[in-house]
Amino acid sequence: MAYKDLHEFVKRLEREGELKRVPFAADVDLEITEITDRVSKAGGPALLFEKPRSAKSGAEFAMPLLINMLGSKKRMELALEVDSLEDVARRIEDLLDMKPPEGFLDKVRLLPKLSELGSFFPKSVRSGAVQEVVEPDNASLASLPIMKCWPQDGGNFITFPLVITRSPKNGRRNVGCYRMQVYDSRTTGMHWQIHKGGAEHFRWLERQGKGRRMEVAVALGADPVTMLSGVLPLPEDLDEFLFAGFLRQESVELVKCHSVDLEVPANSEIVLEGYVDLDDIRVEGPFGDHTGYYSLEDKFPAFHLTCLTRRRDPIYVSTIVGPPPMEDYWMGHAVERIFLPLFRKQMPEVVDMHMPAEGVFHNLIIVSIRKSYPGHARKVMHAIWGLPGAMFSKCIVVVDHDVDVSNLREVAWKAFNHIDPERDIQFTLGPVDQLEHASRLPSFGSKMGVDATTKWPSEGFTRPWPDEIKMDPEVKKKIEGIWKSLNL
Ligand SMILES: Cc1cc2nc3c(=O)[nH]c(=O)nc-3n(C[C@H](O)[C@H](O)[C@H](O)COP(=O)(O)O)c2cc1C
Ligand SMILES: [Mn+2]
Repeated sequence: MAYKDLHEFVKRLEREGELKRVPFAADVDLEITEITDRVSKAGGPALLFEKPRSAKSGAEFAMPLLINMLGSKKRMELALEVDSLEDVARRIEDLLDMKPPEGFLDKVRLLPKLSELGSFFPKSVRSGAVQEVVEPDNASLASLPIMKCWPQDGGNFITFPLVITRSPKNGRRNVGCYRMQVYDSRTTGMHWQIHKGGAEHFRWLERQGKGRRMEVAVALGADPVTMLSGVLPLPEDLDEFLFAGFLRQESVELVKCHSVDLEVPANSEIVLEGYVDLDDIRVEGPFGDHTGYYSLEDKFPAFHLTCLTRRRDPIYVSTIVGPPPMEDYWMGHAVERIFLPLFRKQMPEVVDMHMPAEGVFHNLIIVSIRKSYPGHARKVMHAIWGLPGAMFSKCIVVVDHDVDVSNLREVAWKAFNHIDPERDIQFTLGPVDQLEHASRLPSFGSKMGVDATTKWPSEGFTRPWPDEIKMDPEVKKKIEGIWKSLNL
């Protein structure tokens, strides 16, 4: 059974020893970051700050702040209710492997699978806990323990929102996690980067020329899988809430907003309703980002709050990003595992992939392939540069099928051995992550692929390729048998 809401997940974490309550009245400005960063880097639990406060505003917040809730392998598995992330991958593989039924029996066997699929569509409900309290006129962000994460941050930021918009082009929904900088108690930034779903909707508002405002709803806190769906790099127009329904094996229940024509998860903790305006673009940032550096000031639309709805007893969920590894590493890792089967559907030659924490997702993807034809590694690089999310990869290292991509020592050893740098490095130009600070231009720069596979004569490599050194198995077995007695 999927978690019915965040409260249920918090209880589960607490039962599993994966959550600690913090009675200390920590300041939302910097102190919560310093505490959480230490816990997160030490592989520690989720934290529920019971009495967040702000020395700056004098506020003592009534609602607790939850952070690091997905910040470990164990908690991610608990969130997805699986023993291993590979179980999720397997469900997706099964789904993608569906063949058209051939005979009557096949059809009958397919039926439960199909009806199961149908049951994952988001479901509209008439009421939800998130509307227990409605603040239409006096809506204000002042009661939320919104953090200032790092010293040079341009302000306080909502860091884990689900931003919901509807496409002015085709009416389809998008859900994305885009940080929101607080400008005042009713206005924030809306940091959807130019490649993201929300930004595309905003562009279509301009293109349609029918109005200057676009409604936006922001859900803060929901069951963990629904929250995770906001960070998934799904293809455009694929509804994140449908995907969340598939992942949690129970549809996401949605309730109509109070003041805007959008729907939000009925089990949310808090919802901000409002709009963005083509004529109100403001400076956003700086913000201590997941690269471990500040992302610099840039222009983004402002979000105007028109109504706030919430539970009677909401939990405010936050996360911090910064020098890796942090909670977002585990989100990225889950994304990597969940998307591997989808990757493989496009590229069956892909055996495995890995995004090490130090690569902060977009800087490095290591991928192993079963090489079948000349230039194969380069085909895979270009394919990855064409996928949502993975398109930003600044470096892609392609290794042979027998390399363990999660073993960085093995990857480095074999990759450095196997390359003739001038020959095996593929440079290309294209869009890069908007966070990228080294590229020649914002959002546009170069990428590098490293073909670290074994080179073939058909690729122009005519010298013999040496075998990897491996001990004779008989000798290994013999020594294994007497190893203890050697007392070394
Ligand atoms: C903690 C966290 C914060 C994020 N903040 C932002 C952000 O401020 N702006 C942004 O464009 N993407 C941000 N992302 C990445 C997006 O959520 C991610 O690219 C997602 O796929 C976007 O959804 P979309 O493809 O529907 O736009 C963040 C991801 C995480 C895990
Ligand atoms: Mn999307």
